[in-house]
This record gives sequence, C-alpha cells and structure tokens, in this order.
Amino acid sequence: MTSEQLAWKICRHDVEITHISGGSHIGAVLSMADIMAVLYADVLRYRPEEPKWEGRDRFVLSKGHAGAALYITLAELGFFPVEELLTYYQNGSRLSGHVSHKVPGVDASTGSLGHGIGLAVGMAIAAKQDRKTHRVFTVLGDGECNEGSVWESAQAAANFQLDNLVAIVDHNHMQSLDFCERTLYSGSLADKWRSFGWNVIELNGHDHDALRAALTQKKAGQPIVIVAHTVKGNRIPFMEKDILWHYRFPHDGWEYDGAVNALHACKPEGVEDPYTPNGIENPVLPGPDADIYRDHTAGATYHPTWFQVQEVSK
Ligand SMILES: Cc1ncc(C[n+]2csc(CCOP(=O)(O)OP(=O)(O)O)c2C)c(N)n1
Ligand SMILES: [Mg+2]
Repeated sequence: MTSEQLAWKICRHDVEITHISGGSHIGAVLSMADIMAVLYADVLRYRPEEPKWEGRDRFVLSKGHAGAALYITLAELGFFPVEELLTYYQNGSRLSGHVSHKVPGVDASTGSLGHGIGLAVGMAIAAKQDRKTHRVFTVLGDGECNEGSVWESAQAAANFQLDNLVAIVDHNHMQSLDFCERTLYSGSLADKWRSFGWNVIELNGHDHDALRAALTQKKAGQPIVIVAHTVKGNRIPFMEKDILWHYRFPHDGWEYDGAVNALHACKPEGVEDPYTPNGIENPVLPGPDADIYRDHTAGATYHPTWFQVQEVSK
C-alpha cells in the first residue's frame, strides 16, 4: 500500500469508527493521517507477525488522544484484524480511545499529554546504552507542547545527544477548545525546539515527499524535530480548522454523509472503501440551522493569517 492510499484509509476508518462509537478526536486523527502513513508505509522497521521484534523501530504516540490513527494504521498493516476497528471506544474493547499498549504493535499507553515524549527519550537512551540500531519516533500535538514535561524531555534528549530520536509536532494551531495561540501563546515552536538544541525541520505535514525526506534524515549527535504544519480536520472541508471537530463525532445525516462524500472526492486510485464503496447516493444535506454555519472560534482568523490570532489574544 502506498502512503497516499494508507493516509486515505486512515481518514475513512476514522470517520466510520467515530461515527459508530460516538467517540472523539476525529479532527486530531485527520490532522496527522499523512504523518502516520508516511511513517508506517515508508520509514519504520517492524514485523506485523512479530510485534515485539527486538529490531523494530519504536513509536510512541505522545498525543495519545488520537489513538484511532495508530490503531487503524496497525490494523491496515496486519497487526490485528481490520474488523476489530469497529469496536473502537466501546465498552470491553481493547481499542480504548486513548492509546493502549495491550494492542499488538503499540509500544506505550499514552493519553496524558506531555508524557509520551519522556517515554520516547527513555527508549532512545536505552537503545544507545544497549548499542542497538533501531530508532525511536514520537508524534506530539502543538497544544501538548504547553506541558512543561515536554521541555524537560527535550532538554534531556539534546543533552544525551539522542540522534536515534525523531519527534514530529503536529502543528495544527488548535487544541481542544481553541487555537493554541489564544490558549497559551508561547512564541515560535521551531525557535523553541532549536533553542533546546534540536535539529529542526519545518515542513508541510500533508506533503508525503517532504515527510519522507525529513523522516529518513539523521544528524550525528542531535535529535531531530519535524515541525509539521497541518490542518486539523484535513480532507473534510466542513471539519477543517473548526474546533467543534476535536470532540464531536459525525452524527447520522449530513455530518456522516458529507464526511464520507468529502473523502470520496479525494480518494486515490487503487484504494477501496470497505464501508460505502461508491460513496453515498443522495446524501442528506445540511439544513439552514446546521452547525456547519456557526462560527465555533469566536471570529478568529486562521492560518495563513494566524498571526492575527495573536493580536486577539493580547
Ligand atoms: C495532561 C492532559 N491534560 C489535558 C488533556 C485533555 N486533552 C485531550 S486532547 C487535548 C488538546 C490537545 O491539543 P494538541 O496537543 O494540539 O492536539 P491536537 O488534537 O490538536 O493534535 C487536551 C487538552 C489530556 N489528555 N492530558
Ligand atoms: Mg493541535
């Protein structure tokens, strides 16, 4: 499967399993689908039939609320049956909303923001001490970077010269209730990581070629951080940059139908939709009172003019 196909599959399953379960974090998954797809299609070393294989690269989803992105990826790659995805967020399922290490292929349980990167740093130190050649990758949220523990970890990684560690920050400018810049503005993320001694690469987090090139780089003696500029809710226009879709799930009617058809409008060649193979005929359309028309971000203007958001916050 190509990274483009895998990315689309992540989005399609995401719509389905949040819809069925009434579970959260659809926007956070859509934001990082391309990052996960390039990592697992082209970069990480792993063996689905042997999830604990010693030589595997480690992956920690520090923004553990987007667990569906990891579960879907692992299922699509054969770590466990794809049909199990339909149990996501349900009572008794091992596919808990926040990532669980009980799922084959998951290296660490996460969900308490600010903790995953510390685990990744520990894994990278251990690999060096044991003279192992695997690498450690972790994905953080930009809101998560408000956590002090992120910066303790960043400091330690630079101090221990962890060139086997790669952090990717999903820089979508949003967290759970508002823009990052209006919640706790803390300056340029790239500058901050640079000042903590990391090798910083900034790129478009939806550009697979740029991601591939960056994720395969190595610089002796320095950890790498990729500040990936992304759009929360990417690929589904009515969800993009709308904070509502941090927690909301696609309800029956125009929300689900519209999400499915938005994905069908950008479906790559050679990929099958396991739920609605041809999209939805005669989709329900939003009525005049639909939430889609409401402004959920109090009039703030988003990227590329997001600096205006800082003005609002002063
Ligand atoms: C320590 C901690 N505090 C609060 C939360 C609740 N929470 C879940 S997601 C989220 C926002 C995260 O924003 P960001 O890191 O930017 O992730 P995004 O969804 O935008 O990728 C918050 C505050 C949490 N999971 N952990
Ligand atoms: Mg964010």
